[in-house]
Amino acid sequence: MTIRVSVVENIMSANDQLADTNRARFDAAGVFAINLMASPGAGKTSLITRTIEALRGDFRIAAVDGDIATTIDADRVAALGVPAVQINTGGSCHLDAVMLQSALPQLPLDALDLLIVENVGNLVCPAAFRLGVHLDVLIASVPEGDDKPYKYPTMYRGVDALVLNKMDVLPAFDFNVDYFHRGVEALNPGLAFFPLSCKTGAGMDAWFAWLREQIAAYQS
Ligand SMILES: Nc1nc2c(ncn2[C@@H]2O[C@H](COP(=O)(O)OP(=O)(O)OP(=O)(O)O)[C@@H](O)[C@H]2O)c(=O)[nH]1
Ligand SMILES: [Mg+2]
Repeated sequence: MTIRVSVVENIMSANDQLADTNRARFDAAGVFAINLMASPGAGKTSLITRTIEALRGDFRIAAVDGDIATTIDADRVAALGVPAVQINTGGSCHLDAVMLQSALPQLPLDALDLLIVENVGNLVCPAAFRLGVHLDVLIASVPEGDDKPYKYPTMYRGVDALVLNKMDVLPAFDFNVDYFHRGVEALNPGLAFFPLSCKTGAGMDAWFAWLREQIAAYQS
């Protein structure tokens, strides 16, 4: 007799249940939560600090930063005077629902409008673990190359919006924005797409406006 234990399926199902619990907690508190995913160094923390600076006048914002080690990212967010919790995964290449759940008691959820979660820098693993947030956002960046939608389709397929960061360095790279976007459209037609630069601020207004709309729609 052969007994087959599907550990992976059990882990995913447990994660999904906890993600649902996180979502219920967000909704009970009326907090709109987004999850930022990207390769290491694509600009997740830069987008978070820029977004806090732009939206903090209208929304109460906090961040959870996932990294293998250090509190560098949460310190960057906390320096803006908003609540920031660092999760150190100790080697794991992604956040999962239980890690996020463990961070929530550190945050004043009932006094927040927007929670921004920065996932661990990785273009593969975070796509497999739902967190319970309302939106999943992918940040690509010009130095990574224009072929990434073709090579990492799962990540591009599963997200609700796409930022293409570091547009200021486009002249230094052979990055064909049309080729990149065609690859995205084949995987995720009509995906909200924001080419921008966190360094210069160019293109960021469209991202801020879109995010404002998403929060307002959630609150209404
Ligand atoms: N030229 C340029 N550099 C940028 C831009 N956005 C971020 N950077 C730089 O890219 C580097 C990484 O930015 P971060 O915001 O720390 O990226 P991250 O995705 O949070 O990195 P990890 O958390 O380590 O995965 C830093 O040196 C930033 O200054 C941009 O729009 N243009
Ligand atoms: Mg970061």
